[in-house]
Amino acid sequence: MQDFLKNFSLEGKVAWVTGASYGLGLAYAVAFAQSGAKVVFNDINRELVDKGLAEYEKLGIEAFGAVCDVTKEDQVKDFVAQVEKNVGTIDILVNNAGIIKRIPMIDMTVEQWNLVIDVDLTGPFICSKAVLPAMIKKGSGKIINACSMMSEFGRETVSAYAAAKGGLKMLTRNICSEYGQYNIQCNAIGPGYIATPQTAPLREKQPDGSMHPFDRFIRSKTPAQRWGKTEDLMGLAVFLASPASDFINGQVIYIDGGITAYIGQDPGNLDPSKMQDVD
Ligand code: NAP
Ligand code: GCO
Repeated sequence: MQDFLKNFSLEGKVAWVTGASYGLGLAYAVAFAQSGAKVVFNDINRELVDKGLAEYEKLGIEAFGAVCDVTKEDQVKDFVAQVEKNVGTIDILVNNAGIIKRIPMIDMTVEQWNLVIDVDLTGPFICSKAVLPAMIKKGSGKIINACSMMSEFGRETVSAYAAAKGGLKMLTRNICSEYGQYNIQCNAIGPGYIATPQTAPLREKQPDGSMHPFDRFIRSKTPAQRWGKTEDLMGLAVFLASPASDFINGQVIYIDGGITAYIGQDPGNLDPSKMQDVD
């Protein structure tokens, strides 16, 4: 009991974060490395992997990175084999890689729909499937999925993304149900609106210098009246990857500055001079 803080350590663990060259994935990987884990990551092309490797090096983190598309099972199997050979068996997987297409549903093509479902839902299925056998053999493992406000809510233009993130919530519960008996925990982080390149178009200033209407809308829905920072997610990622969370399974934990607890206020009541910018 007196050494309970040791339960938060990731010393000796191998942690794979998908799509972790920048953004939230990079933040998770940095948090894991600082907690003692060896970090491995993939991304969709060489340019992104090199960008990620340079970033980790700058931060003094020795990361293993390679190109791998999470929607291609052969590439994922090959990546896992490379990691096992060069780094070790994967103890922690974060299914972070994701894309969004903001297109009204009646204008969205089936190809666009399929691409979002493939990356955001089938990708986590393929990557989880690739690491589970070794986790079962070892008798422990952690899988963390990247859910979203769209695992709970809908909104205009994000039908495929909401369908994928809602599905990912249920995949989280199902992995827990199927493999919890092997001391494997699968949980999800549900970020609110976080300032990353993925959400940059929603925060752009208007040509006259005023706030983007969506920026105003999100602040009016968030008690903190600000966007999240990538650092806001690092603590929960470490907790869910560590033995301290061994009896938490199948849960989605939202980090949203209070969005899911709050009905919101009239955006017209906000006073921009009192609001913080986070980037
Ligand atoms: P991001 O900036 O778009 O980063 C995701 C990474 O995944 C990018 O490097 C991306 O490459 C890569 N990727 C895309 N398709 C891939 C594939 N098929 N195989 C391998 N890698 C692929 O996203 P983020 O904002 O950091 O978000 C990370 C995750 O959290 C996503 O799943 C996102 O949906 C979720 N999330 C984000 C927020 C938010 O507010 N930012 C909120 C809730 C949930 P490209 O750059 O080429 O696309
Ligand atoms: C959007 C956003 C979102 C967020 C996030 C919310 O267009 O509404 O991009 O979907 O990125 O997933 O939690």
